[in-house]
Amino acid sequence: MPEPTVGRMLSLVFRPGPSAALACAAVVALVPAAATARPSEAVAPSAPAAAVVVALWHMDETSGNVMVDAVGGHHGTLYGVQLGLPGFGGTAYGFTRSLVAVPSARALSPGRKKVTLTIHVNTTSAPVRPDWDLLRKGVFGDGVGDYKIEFQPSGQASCGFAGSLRSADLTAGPRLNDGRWHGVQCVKTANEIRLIVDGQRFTKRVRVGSISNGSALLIGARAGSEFFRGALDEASVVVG
Ligand SMILES: [Ca+2]
Repeated sequence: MPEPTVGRMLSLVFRPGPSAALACAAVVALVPAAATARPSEAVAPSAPAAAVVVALWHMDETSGNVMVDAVGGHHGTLYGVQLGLPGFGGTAYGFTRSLVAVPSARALSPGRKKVTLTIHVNTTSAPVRPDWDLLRKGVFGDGVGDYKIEFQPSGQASCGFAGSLRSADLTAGPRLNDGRWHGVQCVKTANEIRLIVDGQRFTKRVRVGSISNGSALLIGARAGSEFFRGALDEASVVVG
C-alpha cells in the first residue's frame, strides 16, 4: 500500500516550519543520486576531461587599461601597471603597487576538475614578509576555497589551494629573484598539488577537493596588500 506511505512522507517533508527548507533540500538531493544509480553509468569508465584553456593573458598591450584575454573574454582592468616592458613573450607588465583585476566568472573556477595556473615572473627583489601574490582567485568573495601563486621571502615561488576538503600549499624550487624570466605553474589534481618551476616539478599528495568561488581573479597583489615588485607576463588558467 504505497499511497499512505508516500502521503505520510510528504506530510512530514512539506510540513510548515523551519525544517521545511531543509527537507526540500533533501528531496532535491535525491534526484542526482537516483540518476547515477543507472547501470549504464555505474559501469562506464570515467574518462579524463579534456583540458580547456579558459583564459590566456599575453600582457602585450602597450596602451590603455585593459588586459586582453586571448581566448575566453576574461579581460582584466589594470591599476598602476607599467606597460611595454621586455617580456618573456612579446612585452610584459611592470608592477610596483599595482594590480590587475579580472571579474569573477564560473569558467575560472575549476570545481572538482584539474586546474593549471601559469605565470612568468622576472624580478631582482623578494618580499620581507609575508609574501607577494602573483595570481590568485579567492579570499574576497563568496563560495568555496581559493587558488593562488605566491612569491616567498626566500625568493621561491609557492602554490596554495584551499578546497572543500582542506587547504594545502607547496613552496619549492630555486630562488627566482635573479633578474631572469622564470615560468611558474601551480596545478591541482584530484590527488595532489604540483609546483612546476622552469619545468622542474614538485608534488605534494593531498586531496583539496572542489574550488568554486565568486572572487575576482587578481594578478600582482592580494587586492590592497602583498604587492609584487617586478615584471609579469604570459599568464593562463587551464581547466581539465
Ligand atoms: Ca607578453
